[in-house]
Order: sequence, then structure tokens, then C-alpha cells
Amino acid sequence: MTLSREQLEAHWMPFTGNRQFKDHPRMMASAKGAYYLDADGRKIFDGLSGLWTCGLGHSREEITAAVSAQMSSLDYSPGFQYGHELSFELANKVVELTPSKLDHVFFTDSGSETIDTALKMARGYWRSKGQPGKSKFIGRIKGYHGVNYGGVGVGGIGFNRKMFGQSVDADHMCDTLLDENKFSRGMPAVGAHLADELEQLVQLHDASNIAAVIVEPLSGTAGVLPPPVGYLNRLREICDKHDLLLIFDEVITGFGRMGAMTGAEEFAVTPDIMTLAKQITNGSIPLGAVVVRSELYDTFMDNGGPDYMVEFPHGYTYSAHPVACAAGIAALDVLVNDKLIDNVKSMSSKFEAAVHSLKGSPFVTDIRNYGLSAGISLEHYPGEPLRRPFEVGLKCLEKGFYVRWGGDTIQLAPPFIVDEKQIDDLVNAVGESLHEFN
Ligand code: PXG
Ligand code: PLP
Repeated sequence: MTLSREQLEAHWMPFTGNRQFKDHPRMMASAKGAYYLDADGRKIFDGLSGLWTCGLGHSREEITAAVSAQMSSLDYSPGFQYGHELSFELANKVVELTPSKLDHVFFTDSGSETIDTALKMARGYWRSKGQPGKSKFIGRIKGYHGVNYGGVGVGGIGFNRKMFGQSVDADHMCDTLLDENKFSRGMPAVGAHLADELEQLVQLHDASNIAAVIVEPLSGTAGVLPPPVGYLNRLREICDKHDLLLIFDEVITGFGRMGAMTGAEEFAVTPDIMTLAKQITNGSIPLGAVVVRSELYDTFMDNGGPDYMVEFPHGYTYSAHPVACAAGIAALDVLVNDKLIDNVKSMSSKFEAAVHSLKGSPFVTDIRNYGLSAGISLEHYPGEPLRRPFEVGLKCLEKGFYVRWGGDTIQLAPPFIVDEKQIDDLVNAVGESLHEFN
């Protein structure tokens, strides 16, 4: 460590216990493949693929080359009223890799911006169709949709909401955790009926007041909650019946982690709007994307007035940034050309068996998994739900493994390039850490 305690003060770190961190810094210095080197030169296995971002492994040469070349040819291009070829190339790739009815792509710079863009699109769509009353959103308890005001309003994690007061008008369905599903492998068998709560919320608020329903196909941040069998299909049916838009937030599930290109494909339910970020550039450069059905895009175009008029008054200075697009094209090419989703599929049964071997370890109250993602719920210290996962995470780090702690869970999401030995070592590190408590 070369920085003094005083030099650590200026940076107010995101989603970090700043006081604890600055007393005990955890600094990364470099990364290659599935490993970091920390500031002390220790090798650390990346058990969360960055923040669910780097499935291809770190410092992929194909991405580095594309980004460097782009930086020295067109480092920036105005995103409003002017274009460059890479954003169209990337949009076509995204359309090709997402379900067939999703045909138009709007670029943003992060997951949070992507969610707020999707929510504005949903409201704008209904206004364009002459139904401005359709403005309420339905989210779900435990849902995470980023940290911008719209995303916090539809989000369902109390800790992320309570400090900030009201934002968009939203109601929430219940989460999909059921006691009878504890230690389920993959999709839990019970729980499709929980989607019927949407029917009740429609009775309560009336469909004429509701713009859209937003869910993560698999909730990541809340602790890896795979959808119960039939649940997403039921949500789709109810949305169709009442003319509500269905938004899938695929910021974590998009581009491979589920063992398919998207959660929509894996769970065989197609939304009207899909939000993507993270894995789209392998985490290398910030970029998000909203993908929508033609019906939405066409509605904006048809109601846009004279053709010089802006149809959707929305966009970011860095929307479709050329360097981010170059990274996205390179990252999606690696994902496809190296057939890494096949590796996710073939490793996921090994990963499932390994994580479920932790059943019976101290404090473990539930384990959930899908593809290359797993959540392990831990028994609380009395009155301190967040403390044990934090302590387990630090013990794993001491052993050379980076894992995520969040809420009352430990979460694992190794890179798509992971092998069987690395899976065993990662899960053993978690197991040993749990056994070290007195
Ligand atoms: N939606 C979903 C489903 C997400 O998982 C976002 C939106 C927001 O994306 P941005 O790029 O604005 O952060 C996310 C992000 C974690 C973790 O450790 C998860 C996220 C971000 C950071 C950490 O689980 N999810
Ligand atoms: N605030 C001010 C004063 C701005 O001029 C802009 C963009 O021009 C923004 C905020 C929004 O920034 P961004 O487009 O990067 O989201």
C-alpha cells in the first residue's frame, strides 16, 4: 500500500462501508483471466466476475485491441443528431443475440440509466397512444433496478430506498422466496401462483393506470433468486390480458450467465422491453442497452411529428460512445466465437453440485443457484443481518477468493472461463470460512 489513510479520504466510495474500508483497504492492482493481483501482489480468484461484469475473464486482448484502436481513430463522436458506424453494428449484433421480437436498441452508459430509460419509454409509449393515465409501475420486493430515481422507485430493496423518500409511482409484488423451496437446485418447483398477485394489483389500481411491470428474470443482487417454474410465463399472460408492458431487467442475466444468451431465452418468456449492461462490454467500458419490440419504436416514430423533430426527448452525452461500442462489439464476438455459453452450460451442473455441498455447513439456511450464479443465505447474528456475510467475505479474501456479500447472503458468480478445479477451490474457501467461526 502506497497511499496514506489521509489520501484515501477524498474518494467517497460507492456502496462501500467507507470508514471500515479506509481503515482496512482492499486494493486491486491488476487482473488477467480469472484472477486479480492485489496491491501486495497476492493472486485472488474472481468469484464474482468483477461485479457480474467480466464473464470472459479480465484483460481480454481482443477487447483491449479494439478499444485502443478506437481511442486513436474516433475517441468521441456527438451522439445527438450525428452517428458513427460502430453503434449501428453493435445494435444489429444485440438484436441478433436477443429474442426475435426485440428489434431496436437504445444505448446508455450503465444499468441504472438503462432502467430509467426503459421506464420513460414505457410512459412515453402510452402517452403517444393517447393513454397518459398508464403511468404506474409494478416492481417486486427484493428487486434491484439500479440506483437512479426511477430504478429506486420500482426497486424492492428497503435499504436502498429508505434514505431517499418517494420517487416514481410504483407498487410491488411479493418476492419469490418460499420456505418449501429452500435448497432448490435451479428453478424452484413451487411458486408460479405468486404471479397471481399481479392480477390482484391490477384489480386494485386498474390496468388503465399501469404502464409496465418490471422484474429481473432471476434476481441477482438480492441473493440469486431463480424464477419458480411457470412464474414468468404467468406474469407474461397477465400482462397480455391487461395490456401492460413487461420489462425484463437483464443487467445481470444478459449475455451468458444463465447458460443462454439471455434470461428471456433460457426461461422461454419474451418481454416487451429488455435492459442490458455489465457483460455487454465484459465490464471493460461502461455501456448499457435497452432493447424493445418494433411496436414501441414504431409508436414513437409514427407520433413524432415532422421528421426533423426528436421523437424521444432522451439521451446521454455518452450514449453510443464509440469506444464503448468498440468494446461491446469485441466482447460479444469473443462470447460467441469462443462458445463461452457452452462452457457456462457444461460447468453449471458441476457448480450446482459444489455449492449445494455447503448444505449443513455452519449458519447456512438456504442455497440457490442457476447457470453460473449462486446465493448462500446465512443465519443472522442477533439484530445484525448484514454482519456475518461481511465477515465470511473477508475470510474468503484472506484465502485468496473474492466473493460478494450482500444482505444476509454470500453470492458467487465465477467467470464463464472457469474450470472444475477453480469451482471446487472457490466453494471450499467459502466452506472453510464458515467453519472458522467459533
Ligand atoms: N439492474 C440490475 C438487475 C442490476 O443487477 C443494475 C440494474 C444497475 O446497473 P449499474 O450499472 O447502474 O450498477 C444492476 C446492477 C452486486 C452488484 O454486487 C449488482 C449490481 C451492481 C453492483 C453490484 O450484486 N447490479
Ligand atoms: N447537467 C448538465 C449541466 C449538463 O449539461 C448535462 C449534459 O449536457 C447533464 C447534466 C447530463 O449529463 P449526461 O448527458 O452525461 O448524463
